[in-house]
Amino acid sequence: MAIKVSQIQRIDRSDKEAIIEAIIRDGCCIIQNFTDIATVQKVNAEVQPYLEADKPWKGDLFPPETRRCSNLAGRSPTARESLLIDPLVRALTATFIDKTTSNFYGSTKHTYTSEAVCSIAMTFDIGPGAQAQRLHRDDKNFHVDHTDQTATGYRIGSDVMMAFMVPGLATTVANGATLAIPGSHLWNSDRAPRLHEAIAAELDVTDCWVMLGGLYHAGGANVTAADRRVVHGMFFSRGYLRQEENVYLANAPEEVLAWSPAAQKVMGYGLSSPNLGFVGFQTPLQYLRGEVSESFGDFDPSQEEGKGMK
Ligand SMILES: O=C(O)CCC(=O)C(=O)O
Ligand SMILES: [Fe+2]
Repeated sequence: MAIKVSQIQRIDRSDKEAIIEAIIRDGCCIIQNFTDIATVQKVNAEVQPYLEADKPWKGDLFPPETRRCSNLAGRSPTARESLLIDPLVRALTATFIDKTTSNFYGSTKHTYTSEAVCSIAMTFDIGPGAQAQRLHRDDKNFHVDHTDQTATGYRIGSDVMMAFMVPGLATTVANGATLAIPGSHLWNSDRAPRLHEAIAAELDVTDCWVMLGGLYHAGGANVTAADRRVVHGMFFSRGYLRQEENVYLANAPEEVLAWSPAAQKVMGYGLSSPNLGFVGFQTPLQYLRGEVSESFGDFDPSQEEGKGMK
């Protein structure tokens, strides 16, 4: 199948307004000169041991040839202190993800802003022979009800998450560049994405791919014989999409492991379907028990092709 290679806007990082306009119109764009080669090389080196230690996935979420480095912020000081806190990233998450509301506290009206947080940061290393992921919206984890905005145009505030992906190496159609359907952030939840509508977001080193959580996209197939496709992903969500009380810091593992299963579950030590709340690709309880696994599988098996989900 031929995959189209253009139609995604490429905009220099100095033109913030044009980047915002492109995201409003297409739900995505490529930011040029986002970072520099030395920074990317440092991040690549910092994640390499973790990519090598990762295990093949047994499920539909990732092809078995893909390796990941989860907890990118904890493991790569350069990703954390350079890419993650980049002022342009913050300006874009402030524009699209921060949430401000007002209400009365007694007789005075107060306005509060919840700032975006990094929901997950992870390196995706797609190995030779990997098949493409299925087209999906990353915000499925946040259960967003998308309404049709194709006629009205995009309303800022419709998305609760957005992603930034910085390539470790140039990405190409052949090595598995991210596939995306520009404009699909405007679709309602009933419209199915089709592969022929997708375009490959080919990235040069120092570029950054940015997309809203409602944009249909997928990691591409790697049809090369020996090239790996490495991309460092940072995903930001609304700051309030979490529990009010942070019990994870307040209770020791051995205490939590002694709780009843129902209490563990209601306190958030399970996962929210489909893929939210894992740690090191395990459930929090598996992690606390120190379980060692030779492979990881889908968190919600109903996602497997042909099962449950449409
Ligand atoms: O690897 C990529 O290009 C995208 C990965 C992705 O979309 C995902 O795992 O949700
Ligand atoms: Fe995704």
